[in-house]
Order: sequence, then structure tokens, then C-alpha cells
Amino acid sequence: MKNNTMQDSIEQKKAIAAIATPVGEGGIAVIRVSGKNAITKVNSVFKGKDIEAQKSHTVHFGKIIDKQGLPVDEVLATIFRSPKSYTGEDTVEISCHGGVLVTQKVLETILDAGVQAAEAGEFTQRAFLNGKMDLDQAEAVADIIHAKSVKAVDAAHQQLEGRLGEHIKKFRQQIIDATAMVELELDFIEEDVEFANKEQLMKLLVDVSTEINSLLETYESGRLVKDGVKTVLIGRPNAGKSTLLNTLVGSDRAIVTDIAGTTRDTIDVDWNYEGLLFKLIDTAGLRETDDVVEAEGVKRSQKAFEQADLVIYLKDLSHAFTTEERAEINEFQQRAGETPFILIGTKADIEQENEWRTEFDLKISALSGDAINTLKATLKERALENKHYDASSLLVTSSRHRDALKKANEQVQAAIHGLNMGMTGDFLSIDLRAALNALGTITGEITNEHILDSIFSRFCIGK
Ligand SMILES: Nc1nc2c(ncn2[C@@H]2O[C@H](COP(=O)(O)OP(=O)(O)O)[C@@H](O)[C@H]2O)c(=O)[nH]1
Ligand SMILES: [Mg+2]
Repeated sequence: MKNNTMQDSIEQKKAIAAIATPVGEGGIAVIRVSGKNAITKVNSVFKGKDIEAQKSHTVHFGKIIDKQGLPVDEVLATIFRSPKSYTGEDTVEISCHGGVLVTQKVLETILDAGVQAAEAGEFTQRAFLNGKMDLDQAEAVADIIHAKSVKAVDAAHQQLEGRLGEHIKKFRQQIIDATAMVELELDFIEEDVEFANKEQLMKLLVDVSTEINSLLETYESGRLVKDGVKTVLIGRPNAGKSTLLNTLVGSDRAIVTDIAGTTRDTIDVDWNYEGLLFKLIDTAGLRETDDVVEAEGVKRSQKAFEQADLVIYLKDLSHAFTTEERAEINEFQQRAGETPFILIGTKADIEQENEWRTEFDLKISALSGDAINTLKATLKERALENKHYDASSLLVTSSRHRDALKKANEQVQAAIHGLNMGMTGDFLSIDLRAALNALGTITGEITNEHILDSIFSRFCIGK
């Protein structure tokens, strides 16, 4: 895909500009300009040096001057000449003082010089279209920007380095080899020649299907690594849910009182533990209530429970179990199904004798700090259990990639089935080509405007 050979003749689009740094006050801000005549256009508002005459990858001090000839700011302009830039086009990166107004004014001055305001992700989109990176690598750029945990950054970096692309290229090559075998046989079909190498072809297809499948399986943990583990705290009012949430995050995010029904709405807090992001959701205690607000909160708790990746049920050990409570725990455990369900006894410091012997996963005390570290480790372990997680291997983190891999695998499976059924080569070839297409959408060999729009609209302006 990377049209390295074509990079000497990149056709540059109309120049675009945007502020590439976040809005706010900072030491410096960067304005990025890329496209046809980008250097000339910036030069027309730049005083101090003729930057058009400068070499690529050089930095120049000067002033941006407005239409009246008044200085807007003192800046540094870094020049990148096509094709050696992020976008592949002529690019200037202007570092100015990091004030909100001054940055905006520098941008406006450049736009006034005949440059267009960039759309979200337009620089990266150009980089993709100019063959500087594959589509999955462009998506990884957005993932890095949005990442909220160390593991999410790691996963995105692997993708940015092209590790997903390598797998896809390998699968494609295997399928191309299979297609070649099938189509070779096509020529002989009139002579009624059986697939001489049917066995070999079958092995090739089974191998590639197995490999696609094991990559596909990593999505289970890949999704959790990228988006965070939705962890819902449920249990009766006063069980100690809010207290545990505060203990885990190390700050008083949720209000804690001894009044049952204090937490009335769900509260979401991001919590990073050993590189993994947990999206903790504190809920209103589950109980029948006449309070309209609390009732709505209970409804939201149920919804949060249904969407959870991990469920923590908390039971206050300072009270004996009631019959309803026991039924409730069983019911939730069953409803959780495949979702990991952790039963925690709280307030272990004031535990009462209890005749109902329950298998608690853990007994904790938020007050004394007892077993809190064990709980943290348990959360991480249970969140990733049976999810094909391997810290060193590549993870599929995008549902788009998962869908494409699934589609490709289904087509390979269809070809395997067809081969078993004695279908002719032209049928098998249709399946295999569909598999190739599906894989091609991941790296971007096959794409359309709709896919590109939905991908690049996730980016911020200036990236
Ligand atoms: N002794 C003791 N009290 C606790 C512990 N955890 C919470 N509590 C108390 O139990 C009451 C209810 O706690 P809260 O977190 O608001 O429960 P929630 O309704 O489930 O959110 C508060 O008075 C807390 O101080 C604990 O580990 N030990
Ligand atoms: Mg609460």
C-alpha cells in the first residue's frame, strides 16, 4: 500500500492550516500548515527571513505580520518539504507563544493569506492518501491521542508500528497463494482434472483461518485495554460501595454517609491500575423505593449492570444475610452470565457471625485497608480472565478491524466448506476474493469515502 515509489510525485492539495495544540494557555502553541504552496503562503506573512529559500527540516526565527504590517507574534517556523513530512506535502509548523488569542490571531493571519481551515483529522487523512501510512496506522494515531492508560498507549503503538498491518499482509499473501492455486485449476476444469493439490490447498486455508481466528480472539481483551473495563459496584444501600470507590481512586469522589440511599445517580470515575483503565461505576443501592429520584437511580444501576465488563457485588458483613439478599445475590450472579462476578464482603472490621456460609471472593475493610491491595489485583485478574490477553502480543482493539477479520474468516470458512463439497474453482475463488477485500479494508487498500469520513471525524482538528 505504501506508495513509496510515488512519494517523489505527491500531488499536493490546497494548503490547510489549524492549531495543533490544545486550546488554553501554555508555553507554546503550534500551528500546522500543509499543502500546495504552504511554504510560500506562510512566507507572505513571515518577516525576518525568506523561508521559501530554506532547506527542508530547518527552523527559522521571525515574526508573523498582519495585513496592516503589524507584528502578531514572534515565532519559530519549521519547514518540511514534500515528501518528507507527516502529510507528505510541503508543511510549515509555526511555534508561537501559547496564548489563546495570540494563537488564534496567528492562525487567522495565515488563513487570510489564502489557506483553508483544516477539518478534523485532515492532516492524517492526507498522510494516508499520500501513502505515508496505512489506514490502521492512521487509526492508531487517534488511539494514542485518546488513550487513557499505559496499556492502551502500548496497544496503539504496536498498531502504529505496523504490527497489525504485517499480520494482515501475511493473511492476504496466504489467501492470494490459495487463490492462485484455485485459479490455476480453473484452466484445467474442462479436462475434468480434480484438484491435484486439494490437500495442500485445504491446509493453506485451514492455517490462515486458524491464524485469523487467534488474532480475532485478542479483541476481547483489546477492547478492554483500549476502552477501559466497565466495572459496576452493586449491592444494598449502605453496603459500602461509595466508600470502596473512593478508596480505590484515592479521593472522595462519591458522597459517603450512613444514610441509606445517599448515592442516587450512577457516578463514573476513571481509575488506572497497573496500566489498565477501569471505568468504575458507583450505583444507587438496589432497593424498592418511593423516592422518584432514587427510583430512577436504581433503574440506571440496573442498566449499568447490564453493560458491565466486570461486576462487584458488595455485601455488608456487619449484618446477617436476609433471605431476600441471598436470593438477590444468586439472581445477579446468574444474570451476569459470562461477565466476571466478584462477591465482596465489606466492613470486615465489624463482621458479625453469620449462619449462612457464603463463598466470598474476598472480605475487605475500606476502613482498615484490609485486603484492598488483594482486591485490586483480583479486579485486574478477573477482568482479563479468559480474554486471550497476552501483554507482549498484538491486540485487535477496534471493532472495525474485528468486523473485517470476522468477515474474512467467514469467507475463508466458506471456501473450506466449498472445497469439501467439491465446488468448482470459480466458486471458491469468489469467496477468497471477498476475504481479500475484507482484509484490505483494514489497511486501507480497499476503502471508500464513508469509511474514511467515519475514521477521520474521530480526530481532533490539527491532527
Ligand atoms: N466499619 C466500617 N464502615 C464502613 C466501611 N465501609 C463503609 N463504611 C460505612 O458504611 C456507611 C455506608 O457507606 P457507603 O459507602 O455510603 O455505602 P453505599 O450506600 O453502599 O455507597 C458509611 O457510614 C461508611 O462510613 C468499612 O470498611 N468499615
Ligand atoms: Mg453510595
